Amino acid sequence: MSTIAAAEVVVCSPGRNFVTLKLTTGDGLTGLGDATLNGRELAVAAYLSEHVCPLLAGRDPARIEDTWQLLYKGAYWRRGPVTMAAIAAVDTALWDIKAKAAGMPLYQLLGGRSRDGVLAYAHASGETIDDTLASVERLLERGYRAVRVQSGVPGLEGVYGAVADPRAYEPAAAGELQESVWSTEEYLRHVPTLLSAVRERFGFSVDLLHDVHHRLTPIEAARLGKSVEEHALFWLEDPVPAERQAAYRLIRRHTTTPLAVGEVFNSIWDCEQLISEGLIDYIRTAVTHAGGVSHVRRIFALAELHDVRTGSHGATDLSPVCLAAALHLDLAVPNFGIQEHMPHSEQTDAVFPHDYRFEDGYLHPGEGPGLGVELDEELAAKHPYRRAYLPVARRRDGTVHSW
Ligand code: KDG
Ligand code: MG
Repeated sequence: MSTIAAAEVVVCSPGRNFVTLKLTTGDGLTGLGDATLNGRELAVAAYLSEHVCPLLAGRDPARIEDTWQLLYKGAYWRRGPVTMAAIAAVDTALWDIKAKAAGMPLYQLLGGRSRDGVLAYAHASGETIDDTLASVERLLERGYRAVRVQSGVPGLEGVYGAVADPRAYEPAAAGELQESVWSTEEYLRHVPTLLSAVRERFGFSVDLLHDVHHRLTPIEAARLGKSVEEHALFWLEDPVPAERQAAYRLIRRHTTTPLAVGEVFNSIWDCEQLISEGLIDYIRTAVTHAGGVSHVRRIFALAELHDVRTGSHGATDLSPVCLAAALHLDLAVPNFGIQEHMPHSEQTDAVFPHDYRFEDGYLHPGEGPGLGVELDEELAAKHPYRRAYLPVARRRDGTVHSW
C-alpha cells in the first residue's frame, strides 16, 4: 500500500453539521472518519487541519496503532473532546482504508461476527404521555424491539429530548442559544408515571430505556433508580454529570436498575473506575468521541473483563461514518449489549450513501469492503456549515443546571 497522499477536512450541514476527515493514499484508496463535536464543530476542524493533517502526508496508512500513539502521546496535551475527536477521525479513516485494501468489511478485521445482527433501540417521545405512547406504538410497528422513552414534564416547557416528532428532532438548534426551565422535583415525580403507562400499555416484551441527560445529583439518581425498579428498565442513562465516577458507588448501593454511561467520555480513563469497580452495566462511548475504533475497542475489552456490556451512542450528531464504525464493532465484540439508532434525515443520508440497514429490530453494517460509507463531496458542498448550539437548562430561579 502506498503512503497517505492527501488529508482533507470536509465541513457540511445537510440538515445538521458534520465534520468529516477524508484520507487518500497514493494508489487512490480513500478512508473516512467522523470528527463531529456537536455545537463545537469548527474547533475540531481547525485542530485537524492546522495540527494533524500536516503530520499525515507521507505516512504509512497501515500503521494504525503507531499513528494513534503519535497523535495521543506525541501531542503532550492529551485527552479532551477536541483532541480525541480528531484522533478518532484519523483512526477510523485508517481502519476504513485497511479494510478496503483487504477487500473485507471492517468487522472481519476485528475478529469476525459474534452475532447475526445488532440489536437497536430507537427514540420514542412526545409532549404528553399519550403522545409518547403513540410514538412507542409507531416504533414497534416499524420493527424495533427496544425503545427509549422520554416525555414532556407537566409544568415544564421545552424538556430536552421530549419532542412531538422524534424523527425531526436534532440535538442542537441552528442560530441562537436556546434556554428552557428545569425542575428536578417535577421530573422525578413524572418519570415513574410515564414508565408505568408504557408498561401498562405494552407489557414487558419491549425493552425500555430512559435517558436522564446528566441532570441529577447522586442521591436523586438513587431515588429515581429505586422508584422505577418495578418497570424493569433495560437501562437508566446518564443519571448524574459524567465527571462523577465515584458518585456511582452511592447510586449502586440503592438500586438494581441497570445503569448506562459514556456518551461524553473521551478516553478509557474517563470510565476506568466505573468499569473496574462494576459501577455500571453498559458503556456508551462513541467511536467519534473516544479516540476511534482502536481506542473504543480497548474500552470494550476492559468492559468485558467486568461484565459491562456495550451500548454505543448513536444520536444524529454522530455521522453515518460513526454509526457504520460502531456497527462493525457491535457485530464483532463479545460483550455487545445494544446500539442506539436515531435515523439520519434523508438529506444526511444522501450526502453519506451507506451500506448499513435496519431490519426487524436489528442493524446490519453490510458486506462491502471497509466501513461501507461514502461521502458525496459535491452534494456536501451545497450544504454549508451553520452555527448551532445544544440548549441550556436553568432552574426556576435562573441558575444554570447541569447537563
Ligand atoms: O450531542 C448531544 C446528543 O448526542 C445527546 O444529547 C443525545 O443524549 C443523547 C442520546 O442519548 O442520544
Ligand atoms: Mg444520552
